[in-house]
Amino acid sequence: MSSQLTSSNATAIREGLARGEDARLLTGRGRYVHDVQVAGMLYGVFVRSMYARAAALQVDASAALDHEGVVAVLDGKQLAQCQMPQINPLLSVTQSSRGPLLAHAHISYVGQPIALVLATSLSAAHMAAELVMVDCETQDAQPDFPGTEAAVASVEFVHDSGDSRVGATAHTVHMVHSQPRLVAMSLEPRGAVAQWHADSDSLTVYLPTQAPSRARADIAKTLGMVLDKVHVVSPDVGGAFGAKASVTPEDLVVAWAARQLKTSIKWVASRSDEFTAGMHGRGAQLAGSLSLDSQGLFSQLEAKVQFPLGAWLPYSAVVPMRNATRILPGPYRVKQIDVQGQAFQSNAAAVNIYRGAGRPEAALLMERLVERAARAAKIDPVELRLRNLIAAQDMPYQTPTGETLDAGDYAQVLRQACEKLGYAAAREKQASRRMAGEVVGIGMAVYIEPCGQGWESARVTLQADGKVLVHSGSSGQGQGHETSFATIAAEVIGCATDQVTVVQGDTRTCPQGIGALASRSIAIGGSAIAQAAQQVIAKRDAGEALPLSADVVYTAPAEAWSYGCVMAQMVIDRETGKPNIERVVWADDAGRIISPQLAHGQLLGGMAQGLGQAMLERIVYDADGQLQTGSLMDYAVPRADDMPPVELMGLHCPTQANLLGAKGVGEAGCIGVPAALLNAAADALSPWGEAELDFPLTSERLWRVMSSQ
Ligand code: SMO
Repeated sequence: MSSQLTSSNATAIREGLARGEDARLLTGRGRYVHDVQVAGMLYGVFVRSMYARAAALQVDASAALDHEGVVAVLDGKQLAQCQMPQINPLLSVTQSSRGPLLAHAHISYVGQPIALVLATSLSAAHMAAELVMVDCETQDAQPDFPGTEAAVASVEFVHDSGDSRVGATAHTVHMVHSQPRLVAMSLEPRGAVAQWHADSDSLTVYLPTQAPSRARADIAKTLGMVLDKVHVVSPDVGGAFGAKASVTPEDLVVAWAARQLKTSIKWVASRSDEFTAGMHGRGAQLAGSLSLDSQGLFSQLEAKVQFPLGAWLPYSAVVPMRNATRILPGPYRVKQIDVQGQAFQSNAAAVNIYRGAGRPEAALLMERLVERAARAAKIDPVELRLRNLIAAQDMPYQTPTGETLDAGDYAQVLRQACEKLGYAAAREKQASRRMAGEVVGIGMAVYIEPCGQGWESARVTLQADGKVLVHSGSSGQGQGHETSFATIAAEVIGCATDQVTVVQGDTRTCPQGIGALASRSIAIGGSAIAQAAQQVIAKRDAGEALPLSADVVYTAPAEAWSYGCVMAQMVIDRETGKPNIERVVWADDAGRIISPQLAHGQLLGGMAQGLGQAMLERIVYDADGQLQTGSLMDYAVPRADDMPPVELMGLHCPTQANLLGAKGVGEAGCIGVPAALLNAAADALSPWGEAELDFPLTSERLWRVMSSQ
């Protein structure tokens, strides 16, 4: 089956190439930061900490400075006045410092940049970096969940709906689940090229960022420059997944150094740099209990979610905790809730948003509890969900955490998935296979996905030659915005898609915007383009002469919530614990779809990453804060032949929350798939009792459950 996927993708690519679509990136003509060359530029290599925590840091760069080709070595003393930028003020955070750009006096994680060596060649910079002497006094490292330290950010929602339909509690079930950290495995690691323009005292920074306007503002603020003198260009970007949404210390050091030395500098992270000092994701500790009455109605949810932050706070650091808590109790009515979130700092790499950003955690906690509640109450898990899902006629629905679910028929996606799987027959088959000694389970998850709030910008220009230019304040990292944004403009204007050119990611030419994150690009960024296109057409129809432009800042009146249901069937080898995912059936409602092929690709890509989290990926630090999984030899990511067969269905109910009626699609696979796989494994292992299963679901972990009794 996996070869079917591969060959159908290959066919789609071949057909696309034959039509001349999007061929640029497949034929080596893409231009990534790694490809950017500036005449006379210096090459930067960071000296990084080998220790997780240390004091009395001394840096001696004299031998490095003597190395041929070395121009400068910068350390924390020179940058002592600079701090990392303010973080998103969504939640208040108590912390002593936002973190330095380069370690100064103290070291707080393995891989922390200590010095930047600048040389006329990359090899000279690498060799000289080996000569920088670092002296310090090591200290005991603080792990992610120290148990004693106070949380630096917290949030709590307590609510009682007073729903009189719900009776006294008949059953209460509990769950705990601890997730390892993951690393965002974009094909393209981070990097930056900073170019100082002596003639205009201005700076251009080529940066693979999801948020060019915010990166520009952060660089300007950190360097004490006016905004007009800083330009950020996010060219072709090879994947981001949240990890390129916030500027990192290295980005700012490179920009600072280019201004300081009045030169151009290129730095590119290695894969190892990304493991030690790039953005991590996940890593939460989840605990919850769910009570239900004798009718199987949910009477109470108590949830505690704890998130690691690491040594410094990127802009979106608290977003996963905020999302996980505000999304609970997911797609269900629950009479009373008490949902708590806490986030802690530690001597480890920073944790930021990563595809899903708290949404997967909410789904895991809730769906694991619902699965257990079904077994405790002896109600089929589909039936129990149907009794408690928020009904379509109750939309828009005010949740107990204060969110508004805009639209959706949650029971419908569950029924669709059941039908596609052949649920009743699959349960019968499961029973007979169990009788025959097989370890086989069926798991499901119903999930909801908030898809971004606020505004995005766009400019649409009708040129005199009839061609159309779209400038977006959003930016792309491989999602195919060039195609979907052009499709949106072409449809409104009534021209062919190939008449439209999309420009994104360049703060010189594009309007100030938010960027591509939180599943908001089509819903909000696309709505801005549609509105600008409408305005430009209105001007043309009123008789104004070409060229004509319309600039729009579109604010979505509400947040769209997509949703879906994933069902998975897993068989576990009795002797070895090896899991085999036999089927995945998935119904998703992403509202109005602009580009079906791209939406399909987003769902599959998210699924691959969800699969990685559930089955394979794991960052491990030892007790000294040393990273044990610093390369792809130690960290397993899914490959094409790991992908199980998937049967995808779409519902496409438009939302009123934005002009296009579109909802998010990019994060869905990371949200629904891990929870469904966890429940499938738990269902398979249920003859051995209610085992707690942590990710990843390795053969060893599954085998131990079967060997425990
Ligand atoms: S995790 Mo996303 O780029 O909001």
